[in-house]
Amino acid sequence: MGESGNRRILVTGALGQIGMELLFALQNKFGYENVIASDIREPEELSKLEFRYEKLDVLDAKQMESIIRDNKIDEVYHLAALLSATGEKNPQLCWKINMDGLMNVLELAKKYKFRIFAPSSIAVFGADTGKIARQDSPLNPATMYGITKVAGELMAEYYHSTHGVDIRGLRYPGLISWKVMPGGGTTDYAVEIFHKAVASEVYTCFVRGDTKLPMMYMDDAIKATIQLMDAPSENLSIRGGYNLPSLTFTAKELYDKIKEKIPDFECNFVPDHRQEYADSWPDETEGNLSKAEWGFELDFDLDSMCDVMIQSLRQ
Ligand code: NAD
Ligand code: AKB
Repeated sequence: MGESGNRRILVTGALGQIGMELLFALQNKFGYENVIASDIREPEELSKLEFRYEKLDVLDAKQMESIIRDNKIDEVYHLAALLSATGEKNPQLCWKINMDGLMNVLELAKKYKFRIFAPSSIAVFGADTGKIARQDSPLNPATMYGITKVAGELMAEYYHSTHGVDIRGLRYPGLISWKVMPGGGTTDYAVEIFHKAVASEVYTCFVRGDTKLPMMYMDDAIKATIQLMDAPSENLSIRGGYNLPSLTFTAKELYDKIKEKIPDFECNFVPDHRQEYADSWPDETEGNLSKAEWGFELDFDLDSMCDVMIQSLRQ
């Protein structure tokens, strides 16, 4: 691995909700030249000058190997995945992309010795977790997406202990951001609602008003990602997925908070199939281990997150 100033980085699934923010944070830290975005999709014309780009389907191990070898990559942020709602529409494809894609990255890390960031999710938890998910709560997910995330965490531990691969992971809560629309998850309502509020349109929320889930503003998620990847290896007691502290509010509480700032905004609640996935997840996560081992704390609460979301979307 290169010195901390010149890590050479590949981001898979880089055109998604997290990738499009992480890319620029990584560019700021390591330089434009050292960060390569990749995705199965082509970037929009306007984005083409903003980052180096390689088209890559993570199921194509040969293509992945040539990008990693030719660019002397020493860190991969593996974001390519199908999320919960899209995954439930096609569980076999979800398993294939989430697991085979990860396996391709892990096998190449064995050979080329690069480090990996591979995110997990609060979807690892199931209905037996209770309201607050702790680091060692049971992992009995009800969705195929959650199953792939539990298996991914186990693979991370296995490749670390058996092959010495330096892989790190976080259990992200639902992420709220304004730059890119979310890509087919259950927590997407918490982003969509802001877009409708700022556009002065009525929002039909696809979960009940009393649905409470762990959430986080994107800047905190990016901060956690960079902090975890910067942490000394010897500080880390786990490799699969650190719980993070989260915000917790019901969909109705989110609506009420936005309405304080945009009084004309109207939202109604018409639950669909995604209610079931939301009901299987905890209300909140505790993040004691991430705080103890690499010092993570949230910067944004519900109020400051709503302010920045509304201001940014208005601009
Ligand atoms: P996203 O759906 O917005 O982006 C995923 C990207 O992967 C998309 O751009 C898509 O085109 C790409 N992709 C899909 N199949 C691919 C393939 N075969 N090869 C290459 N690229 C492919 O997802 P995101 O929200 O950015 O999530 C990134 C990671 O973070 C995922 O592992 C997800 O499970 C995890 N995560 C996200 C959240 C969240 O709220 N956004 C929460 C928990 C965990
Ligand atoms: C989803 O809803 O699927 C994601 C997640 C919490 O993993 N946002």
